[in-house]
Amino acid sequence: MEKRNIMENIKETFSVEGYVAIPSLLTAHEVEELRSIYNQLLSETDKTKGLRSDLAGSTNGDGKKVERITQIMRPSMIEEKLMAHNAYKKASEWAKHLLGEDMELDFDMLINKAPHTDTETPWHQDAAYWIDLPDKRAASCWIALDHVHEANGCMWFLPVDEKEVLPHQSLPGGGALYCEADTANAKPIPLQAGGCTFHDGHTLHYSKGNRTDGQRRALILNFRPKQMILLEREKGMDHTGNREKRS
Ligand SMILES: O=C(O)CCC(=O)C(=O)O
Repeated sequence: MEKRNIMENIKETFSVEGYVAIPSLLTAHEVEELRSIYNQLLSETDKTKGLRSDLAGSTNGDGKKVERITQIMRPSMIEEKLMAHNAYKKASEWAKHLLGEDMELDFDMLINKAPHTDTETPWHQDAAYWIDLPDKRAASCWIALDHVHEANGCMWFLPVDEKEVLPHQSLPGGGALYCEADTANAKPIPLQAGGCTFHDGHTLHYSKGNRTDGQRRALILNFRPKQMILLEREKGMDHTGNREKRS
């Protein structure tokens, strides 16, 4: 199929389903460059302090502090070369194609599942983390930096239904938000390293734990209209603060 048709199909799928996969966003070389920055950030607990937390909550139940789902918010504030990386340019071009020319990067984050941490990210909608904005267009680009599949925690999605935010609760210890969902129609989206998915802020998604010997590294870039980013910042929302239910 011709490139323009492929792009239009991807746009249509995103609009109807609320998510879409793009099998090869990045080249192998671009993946290698990102992995090197990513690994550095993961090892730097001092530099990432304040922006780093465990989506699984602060303890694993036996009182020991073990990072099971490492989240680092706004990594490009710590490592500036990230922002200049081609991944940000390519993802931004797709976001504009999917939702309009006024889409800009709102925030980035890393979510890593270390080997054998076997901890799921519960079903949730990203919009539950955000303040209510008049223009609700938003897309998250979830970039796989490893081959992701069911056993190491690839993303699962449910086709978007109503564009409403369901009631969410927090996991104990400041962990992730979660909600009840009928997941009978949920689909896993395995990807090769360098592939990505885009999902809407209202799309329910989830991932299983990592039961393998390797890392499951994901870089996530969130886009929304420029005016909405300005409004968020006026209201003090810059995605560096504590995780809490806002919508
Ligand atoms: O990487 C994961 O397990 C979850 C990612 C996620 O919830 C997101 O990108 O919105």
